Amino acid sequence: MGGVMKDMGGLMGDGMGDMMDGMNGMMGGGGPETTGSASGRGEVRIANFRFQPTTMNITRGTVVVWTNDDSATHTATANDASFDTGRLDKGKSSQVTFDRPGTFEYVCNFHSRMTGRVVGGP
Ligand SMILES: [Cu+2]
Repeated sequence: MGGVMKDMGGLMGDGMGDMMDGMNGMMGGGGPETTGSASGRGEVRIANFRFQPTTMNITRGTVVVWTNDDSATHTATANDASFDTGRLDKGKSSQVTFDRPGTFEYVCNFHSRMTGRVVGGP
């Protein structure tokens, strides 16, 4: 009996590895890049461990609002620390005003594969 259990354990181990690979694929990074644009006010939804749109093109002075539709907690945190939404629990949102041009790459503090960018025009 013990030997059989051991063999099953080995099989399950392999299976778990495959499952984890699949889950990592779901945790962002594997999805399609999306692009949106906004002027005045723009909205980025966080769903299925992705920022949507991934790239947000905005005019100067636009307020970008991040809203978390996931049950997991996320953040939108600038790589250059120029902005940070802080923890966004399910259903919560946070807004940032972009009053200077440039490309602002950001990441979720909890899921490093979740990345996005805001591209501010002149
Ligand atoms: Cu996240």
